[in-house]
Amino acid sequence: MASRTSRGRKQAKKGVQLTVMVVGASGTGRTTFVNTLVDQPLLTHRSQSLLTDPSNLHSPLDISLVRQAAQTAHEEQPINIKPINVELEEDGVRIALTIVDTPGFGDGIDNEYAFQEISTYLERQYDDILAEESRIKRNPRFRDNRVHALLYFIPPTGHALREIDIELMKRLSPRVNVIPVIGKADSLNSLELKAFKKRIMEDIEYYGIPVYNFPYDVEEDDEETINDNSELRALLPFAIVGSEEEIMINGQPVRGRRYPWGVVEVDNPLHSDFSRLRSALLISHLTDLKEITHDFLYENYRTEKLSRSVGGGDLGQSILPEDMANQSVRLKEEQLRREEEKLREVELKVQRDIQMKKQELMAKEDSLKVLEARLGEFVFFFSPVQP
Ligand SMILES: Nc1nc2c(ncn2[C@@H]2O[C@H](COP(=O)(O)OP(=O)(O)OP(=O)(O)O)[C@@H](O)[C@H]2O)c(=O)[nH]1
Ligand SMILES: [Mg+2]
Repeated sequence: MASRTSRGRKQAKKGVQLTVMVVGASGTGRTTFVNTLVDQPLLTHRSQSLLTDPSNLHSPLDISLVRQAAQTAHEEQPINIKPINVELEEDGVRIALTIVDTPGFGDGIDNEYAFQEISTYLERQYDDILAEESRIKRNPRFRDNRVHALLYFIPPTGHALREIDIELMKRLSPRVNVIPVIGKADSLNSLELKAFKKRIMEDIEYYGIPVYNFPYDVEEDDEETINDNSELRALLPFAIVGSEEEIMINGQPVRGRRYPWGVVEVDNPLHSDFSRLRSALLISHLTDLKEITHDFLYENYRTEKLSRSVGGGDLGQSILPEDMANQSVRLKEEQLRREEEKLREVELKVQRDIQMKKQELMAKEDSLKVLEARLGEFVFFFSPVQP
């Protein structure tokens, strides 16, 4: 049997599609990571659309846009999670990469909202495939949008995993390959980072969170694959440093973050795990992530879904009821499930409203800050000249 990595290389030559989702608390560096990964400003930062020049992160806020945002913040946003496509080329291999950014979450009130939004998105992609597979005539333009890897951004607290991180990773991992990463890892020194990584992996094990751990089979896989995979596994959770800035070092442009004591280089494996995660995602483990998504995660979802279904419905023709006696029980279960779904929708709407109100408040705060700054300039301009 060919090794996972060699299979990966073979398929990558033909050009491949990969979907990566980024999830995590607000401000953990998700947008910066994505832009660093694709080496272009693919995603905009949350507040960027309110700037006078969105392409220049240092330009001032546009007060009319801030006002407009504050006025419309309460309106319902129908789609919160939007995939964005980008074409990359890695060692001559074409990769059609889809990035799915998710809204950042913060305090307790957003937890269920965040989980529902993400989980609904993941399951919807499986449902689409399931419906497509059960069609008599396939749609030639059907797009498989299943998410192959979910990068879960852990904030660099240096302590243990937070409850929300444990809960989200645990609940999402039956649906997607969860890869834990520490965002903004340069916030910790190397000793703190080492201890933090160890603590996170202990928590992951203790809580039985089935994250993607670069699986290998000592019986089946070759030595190279076993070594590569165990090295990557030892790096978990990947320490991420992202940057959209290039700094000149010895006349060479280097992607990094500038500090009074020096520069943290994004692509330097001694400074961050960014480059190793990037090559695992886009080159060595791309096929493995896709295979696990299809053969294991989707297959489990499909089995769960079909065993939950009863006769009729859009998938009905392919499912035969096993036992008439169980029919009524299953109908009741189905009814309960629908009611639960309705309740969940109401709950989601409430959470969304709260989220909108929070955004509205934040936008108002931003506009206040701008007004305050203006007032400061005004006072300075008109202050009398001392004799
Ligand atoms: N020190 C450090 N700061 C970072 C890093 N990545 C991003 N930042 C900074 O952290 C802030 C938030 O970064 P974003 O990339 O916008 O974070 P996000 O998770 O997308 O945030 P939201 O979308 O607002 O939830 C910005 O000021 C970034 O410059 C990093 O690796 N290290
Ligand atoms: Mg962002």
